[in-house]
Amino acid sequence: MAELLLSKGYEVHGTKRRSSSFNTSRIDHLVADPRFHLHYMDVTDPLSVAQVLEQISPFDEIYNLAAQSHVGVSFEMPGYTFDSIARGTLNMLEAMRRFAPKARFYQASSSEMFGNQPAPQSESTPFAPVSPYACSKVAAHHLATTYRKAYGLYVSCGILFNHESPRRGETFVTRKITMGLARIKAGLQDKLVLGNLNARRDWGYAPEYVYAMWRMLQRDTPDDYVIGTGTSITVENWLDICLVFCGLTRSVIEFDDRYMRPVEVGNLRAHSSKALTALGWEARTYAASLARIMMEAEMKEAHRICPPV
Ligand code: G4F
Repeated sequence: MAELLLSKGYEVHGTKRRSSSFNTSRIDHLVADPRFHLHYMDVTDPLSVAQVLEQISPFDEIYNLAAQSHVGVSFEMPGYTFDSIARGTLNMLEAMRRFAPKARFYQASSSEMFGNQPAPQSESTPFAPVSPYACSKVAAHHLATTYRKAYGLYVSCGILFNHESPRRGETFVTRKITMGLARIKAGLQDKLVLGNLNARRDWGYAPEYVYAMWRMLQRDTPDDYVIGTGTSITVENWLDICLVFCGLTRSVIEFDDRYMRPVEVGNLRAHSSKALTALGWEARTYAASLARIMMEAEMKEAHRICPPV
């Protein structure tokens, strides 16, 4: 997101939480740009949100992407998940109302909010969340649309289906698979342990999705949009594409039910025709090409760590 905004000439203020260890590798290359600024902030702390928004005001656009975003972990940490997503969104909306009521606000809503509603899911599909993560996202979504209606704020929600890239967090299944297989191929690990392989997801390419987010805030009026490719494959299909790419077989895969979730979302597939009509947006990269992009990046990294002899 920051890269896209900088490429469009924006000055960008990002926020980060205090941590004892370094965790900014995905944005370190931006730090040298004088138009890129980082502030300490935690969305669960209303004071810190207000301080940062007051300090950088006036500004034009806010992208609220902050969250405990791992669905599986949300069953282990429901309180923090809810605070970071629902309370965090409320803190952001309140601070915007106070310090930047003319700004435009993007809310990261999620396809997880649809739960097990039949595919394809669109803006008119009722929400049916089945995890603490999804319940929190539904609450945040309703807060966002409520602030739009109640206070006339410019607030748009992007209901994004899974979006991936080589920068994806290592515990999400696409990256876990690409990274694990590349490391096995390079002799850096022996096996890859996974959970449910039957779930279907609509996996798209993250750089295309941040463009959709930006497009939403360029419209004259705020609205909500579903963003996805309109196609879906199973985790097993993704695994097989990646296995073929690196010439490995299922013999390196193990199952562990610690990666199973108490309730699973079985089949997510987007119906994004509104985004095409209103934003001129449609996905260009589908799962097979995406898997190739991620596998190539991962093999390069594994060879850097362990050069082939
Ligand atoms: O990669 P996942 O953890 O992504 P999930 O749960 O679909 O959520 C992602 O997409 C949402 C948008 O729809 C976002 F809102 C959310 O923040 C996140 O970015 O899991 C995908 C599927 C699940 O069905 C899971 O049960 O893969 C299955 N899976 C099987 N083995 C696994 C594993 N997931 C993970 N993380 N790790 C496994 O070992």
